[in-house]
Amino acid sequence: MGYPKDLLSSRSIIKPGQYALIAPEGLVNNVIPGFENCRISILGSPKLGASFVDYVVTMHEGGKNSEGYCGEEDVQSFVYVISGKVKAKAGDEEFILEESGYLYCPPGVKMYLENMESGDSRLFLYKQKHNPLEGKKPWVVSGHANDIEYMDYDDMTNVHLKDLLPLDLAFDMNFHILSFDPAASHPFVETHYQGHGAYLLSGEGMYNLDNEWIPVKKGDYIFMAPYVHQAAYAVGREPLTYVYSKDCNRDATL
Ligand code: UGY
Ligand code: MN
Repeated sequence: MGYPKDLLSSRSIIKPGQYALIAPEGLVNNVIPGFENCRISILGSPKLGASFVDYVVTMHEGGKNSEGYCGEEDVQSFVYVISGKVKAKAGDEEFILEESGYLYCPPGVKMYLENMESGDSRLFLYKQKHNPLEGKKPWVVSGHANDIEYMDYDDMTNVHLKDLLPLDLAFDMNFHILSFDPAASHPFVETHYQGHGAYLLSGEGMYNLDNEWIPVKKGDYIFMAPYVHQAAYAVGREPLTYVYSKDCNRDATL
């Protein structure tokens, strides 16, 4: 950092209640109780119109949260490892997560995190209130996205999808990875009830947000409010890939 480098421009676009493109260059550090030796930026949040909070976390050497993140009776949390290696615990259950590793903690279960690298590890972190369904209870889930096979997305062989959490009514949300080969796109411009927080893992593309086509690339974060127009196509030579959250399995409330 230091003296100004690029003060006269920013790729970020912030439209509370509609969408936000948050480029990594503009992120600032937040002190969040429980996190030590970490640089944390809050991304999507209720102040933007999201029903969840997303963060990007850089854990430096010795970085950790040993007090436990979330764990309230009605709050669920999820972490995805963008790079590096961390020890993650859901209550007493321990998991070693490398790049693409993830952990879901259901309501009432605290998440503990510890960087295992001598350098930095980077995480995409999420919390949201859980909307329970009578007789159903979500459980701890962990895995590595790299071990999950892609499915064709909407009958297109150049767009690929992975579901990271079980397709079970106990869960009121899921995390997915969506990947577009160069020149591939959504089949149509979506408008839907659910909001998304998406972290771009690779590639470059154009994203339609509220019917504006906006350039996006690896490292960007996109918040999409409920109903906002959304669609992407990939440009360049690398797939445009992102990990994102979406509510599911519940009716709209009156
Ligand atoms: O699941 C989704 O709604 C997803 N296709 N949306 C998106 O990629 N913007
Ligand atoms: Mn969508």
